[in-house]
Order: sequence, then structure tokens, then C-alpha cells
Amino acid sequence: MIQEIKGQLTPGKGNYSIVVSRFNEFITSKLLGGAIDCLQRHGASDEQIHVVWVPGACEITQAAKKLASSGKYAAVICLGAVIRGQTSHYDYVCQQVVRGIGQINYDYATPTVFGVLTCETFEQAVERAGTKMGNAGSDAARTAMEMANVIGQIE
Ligand code: INI
Repeated sequence: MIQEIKGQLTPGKGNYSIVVSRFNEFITSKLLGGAIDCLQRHGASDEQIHVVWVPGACEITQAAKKLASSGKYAAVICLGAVIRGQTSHYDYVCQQVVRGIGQINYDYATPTVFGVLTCETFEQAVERAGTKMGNAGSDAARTAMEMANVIGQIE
């Protein structure tokens, strides 16, 4: 018989940490609201949700690594908003956060979810922070629950 693992969209009993950057807080606060709302509507209690604010997207990885390596969380959700400006800074910030979160997933068993917007314009970010294109924070929280459940079943 085929053995199949499918993640349930339930928070389970574990805690979820959300690392959120203050840079572009107008956007990231909306992502945070979406993530918390999603976890709560799937049954998570306030006590299961821990929020860690960091200055910018470049700092997300360091906090996320500390949380993921602690083994205390069912999943770590990373939220940020990188928006292209007039310089190449955007490219370096994107590279750092993408590579960093990928490396955490490679190094630790705790699912660490990429909920960082990388947008050309402020309008694109607004569209993904609770308007036309949904809420990327909510999507990340859903992914975190599914992956926590999948990893739990594999273990
Ligand atoms: N940080 C962001 O979170 N988003 C951005 O769009 C951004 N840009 O474009 O500059 C940004 N820069 C700050 C960076 O993440 C660090 O906080 C800073 O360089 C200090 O290390």
C-alpha cells in the first residue's frame, strides 16, 4: 500500500515564532496581522504565538536561526518587505535574506518559512499585504502549519 504523508492545516500543540522586520513597517505590520489571524483562525492560542521584531530584512536570518536552532518551535515564520529603490541595495538585501532562510532550512529540522515580499514597487507590496493579491503573511502562516505537521509525521 502507498504510504502518503499530507500536512494537516492545524497548529497542533507546538509554538510558532514570527520574525518580522520593522523596515517598511506599513507593509510588514499587515503581514504580521495576516499571519496571526491565520494561526488563530486555525485554532492557535495567543500563548502559542511568539513575535520577534528585527530592524530590517537583513537581520531576519540571525533571529530566525536562533529560534530554529533552539528546537522550541513547531515552525518559524519570517516576514519582511524588500522594495526596490534607486540603488542596487535591494538586490543585496534580497540575496542575503533568500540565501539565509534557505540555509536555515538546510541546517535545522524546524520549518522556517519565507514570507518576505520582494517587490519592484510599493504598490506591488500593498497588493500582497492584505489587498488585491491576498496576504503573504497569512500564506506563510498556513505553510508553517502544514510543514510543521508534515515534519511531525515524518519524525
Ligand atoms: N530592509 C528591508 O527590510 N527592506 C528594504 O527594502 C530595505 N532596503 O531596500 O534598503 C532594507 N534595508 C535595510 C537592511 O535590511 C538592514 O536592516 C540594514 O542594512 C542594516 O543592516
